[in-house]
Amino acid sequence: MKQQLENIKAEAAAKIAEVQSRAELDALKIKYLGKKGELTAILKQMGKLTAEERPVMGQLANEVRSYIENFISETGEKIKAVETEKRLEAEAIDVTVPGKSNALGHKHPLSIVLDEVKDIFFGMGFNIASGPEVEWDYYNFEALNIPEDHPARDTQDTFYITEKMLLRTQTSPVQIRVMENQAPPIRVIAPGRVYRSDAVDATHSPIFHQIEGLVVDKGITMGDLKGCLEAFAKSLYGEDTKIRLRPHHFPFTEPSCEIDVSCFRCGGKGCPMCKGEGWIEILGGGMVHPKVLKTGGIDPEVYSGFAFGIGLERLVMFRFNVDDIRLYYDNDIRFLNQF
Ligand code: 2U9
Repeated sequence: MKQQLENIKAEAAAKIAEVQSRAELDALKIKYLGKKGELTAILKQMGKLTAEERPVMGQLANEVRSYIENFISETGEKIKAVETEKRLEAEAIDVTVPGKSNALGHKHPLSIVLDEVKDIFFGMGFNIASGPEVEWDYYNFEALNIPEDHPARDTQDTFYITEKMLLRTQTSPVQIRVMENQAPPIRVIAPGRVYRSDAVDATHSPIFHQIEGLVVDKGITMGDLKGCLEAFAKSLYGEDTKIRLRPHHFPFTEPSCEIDVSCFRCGGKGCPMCKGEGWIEILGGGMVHPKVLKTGGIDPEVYSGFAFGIGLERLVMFRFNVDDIRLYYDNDIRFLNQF
């Protein structure tokens, strides 16, 4: 038995010394020390020994067991150290490698200018109003003094959902809804998408954006309209900017006007930007028609108001020298990256 124990010790020592992995080591642990292991098998034969031999062999067996146990645990520590070393090497981060940069987007030119316009009107005490793009014929035309068969319906031909429901041609229906829901004083701008059945070319698109404004209070006059829009033009194009009102006609305002700003490129002398005129038309406006006030539930004998409309695409064209409206919607990164 002594020989057997020494053989096991020698064989186990040789095998443990060659171990390369934790799994191999675990297998050896079971092989020698496990319940069905080789050492246990020998210990089971102790009963056959004489009373004198038993303690001697018992001690030897314990020595062999603790020798193998120690050797296994030392080897386990070494394997663990090697594995940790390998893992750290694999996980090592080279902080000198240049980082991957994320391509950051930015605001669309239409949004850049719209945000500027909003800020200017916020500064004058206006709030934002919004409404549906799919609108009732009533709000888009009737309530704005454009009855059926009115010629203005031809210039604002649109896409009909049903006979009574359409894609709005202007943001004006929003202001009708505001008047219905809110008592004066009213000071709102309604920016938003509008639709017209127009063929696409460099200056026309079936979808474009307007910013309309409405002010209703006691004693509002054309002077307020002029002062408000002059302040707007100066904020947008600089303190030296002048405006000029030309008589015009809109069904929803009376009197109505178109509003030009002095050319921000040449200061009014005449240049290619203003086609030699010195003036550039950017707005329309006027005093809200009494019939429109009344339709909105406001007494025209007590209150008066002014309204105006701006085409956002046109504003951005002048601002950034864009000569084709289609560029706004093409999503061509070469165009968009310029802003
Ligand atoms: C209500 C009453 C009156 C809105 C107005 C204009 C004049 C105007 C154009 C500018 C360029 C349309 O986008 S564009 O082609 N708009 O000239 N808009 S007055 O008048 C209103 C609106 C709502 C209740």
